[in-house]
Amino acid sequence: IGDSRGSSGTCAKRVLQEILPLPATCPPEVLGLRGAVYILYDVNISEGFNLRRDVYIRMAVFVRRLQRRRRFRQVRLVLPPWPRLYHWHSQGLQQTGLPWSHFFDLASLRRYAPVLDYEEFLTEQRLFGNPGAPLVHVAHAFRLQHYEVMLEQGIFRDKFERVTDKPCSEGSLSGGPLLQQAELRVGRFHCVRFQGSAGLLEKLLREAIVEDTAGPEDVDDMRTYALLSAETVLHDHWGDEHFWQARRSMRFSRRLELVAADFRRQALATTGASAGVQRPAMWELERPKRNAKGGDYLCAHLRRGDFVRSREATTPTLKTAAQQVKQLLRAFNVTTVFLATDATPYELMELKELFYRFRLVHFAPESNVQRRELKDGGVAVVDQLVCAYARYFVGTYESTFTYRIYEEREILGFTQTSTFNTFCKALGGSCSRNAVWPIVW
Ligand code: GFB
Repeated sequence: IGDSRGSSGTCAKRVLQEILPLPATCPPEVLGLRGAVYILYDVNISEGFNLRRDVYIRMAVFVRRLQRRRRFRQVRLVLPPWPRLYHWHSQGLQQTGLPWSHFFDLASLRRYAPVLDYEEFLTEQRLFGNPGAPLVHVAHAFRLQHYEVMLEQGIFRDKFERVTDKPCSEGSLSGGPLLQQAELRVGRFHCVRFQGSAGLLEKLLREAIVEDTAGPEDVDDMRTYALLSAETVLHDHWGDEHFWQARRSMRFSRRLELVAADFRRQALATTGASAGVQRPAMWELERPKRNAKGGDYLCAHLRRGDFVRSREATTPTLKTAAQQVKQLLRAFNVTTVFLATDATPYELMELKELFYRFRLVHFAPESNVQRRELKDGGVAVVDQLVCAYARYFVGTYESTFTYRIYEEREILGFTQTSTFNTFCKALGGSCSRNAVWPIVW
């Protein structure tokens, strides 16, 4: 950060002090932010937590690659504050605008890709030279939309085009400010039909940069762009080693890990050592293995809520789900099942009765203080972390919540047969199963 004397030194000290209200402007070259490109993104509000995690991977892999280009050496991906999601039902909790640090270990994410929590982005904006400025300028915002017809003569081609045949205004921001953040102001707003993988976004950004750049001196300016409905973008290569590196870097926050570890120890007598899981402190040190044994319990992820109505053909009833789990418990000679579910309290009572000869364990915050601390999203993460250490796991057909548990167990080194299992609609007979996507190192 510059040298340690004169005004550069003063600025460096400010950065290191992390980050007090700034009385004066720090020039960007001193902060090493010269030519910084910030990419904000968001995801359609109806999408749930675990699809959003997958969209993050698409963006993180993209930004990590982009960083290799000279123009984008200083690119940063800004993590969108979590809006209150449709599935977070609990009343009386502050569940709007949550930072990613609530759920994830940012230091771990950052060792894969240059990401910033939204508050950190605001801090950098202030440092850059706008102390006290209430608004943050976003040069271009792109609302990505699907093409109406995907195939051209039977071929899927990567392409994008700005929509000019229909009106496109900030009105398309579903009525609210960009990313629900009042301080963001958009310079130019575009609707873009987009079909293809994340790599294609580079072309879209380059076009915008060329439009903005008045002269060579402009290239060093700091710029912010926003990509809206980023779920439209596909993975460059789904399931390859880059996908898995980004996925492995998505470690949960220390606080959530600790709550899950305490619960596993107290309620299920399971520790990392007894489950045969040795997870290095850093994801980069993980190595391929398949010898994790799991605690003395099975885990079932039983998706209810909207699945009961919208996926009636593949979602089991409580009774048939219980029959399937009991069959597994007998087969594995285990008496305890940990149940991860979004079932209602009434459904939970019914399930407890259905398991009367077995031990049914379910995680609920031990106090209101803990509930307020974890929030609905944190409770769901604890459920995933308990399922990740089970001897055997069975999940719900086509639930991204279940997929993320599969991935976690792949990383921890379980056998595929103990992991990639799916509830059937009914006991016996054939049924659709989730695909097996093993880890790639
Ligand atoms: O994560 P998610 O996208 O998975 O959405 P799906 C489901 C949400 O419901 C989770 C809660 O993020 C949790 O908030 N939830 C589900 C759970 N299962 C559990 C559980 O075992 N424990 C806890 N504590 N909470 C998508 C939906 O759901 O499926 C979409 O997001 C759409 O809206 C799609 O319906 C078909 O992939 O299961």
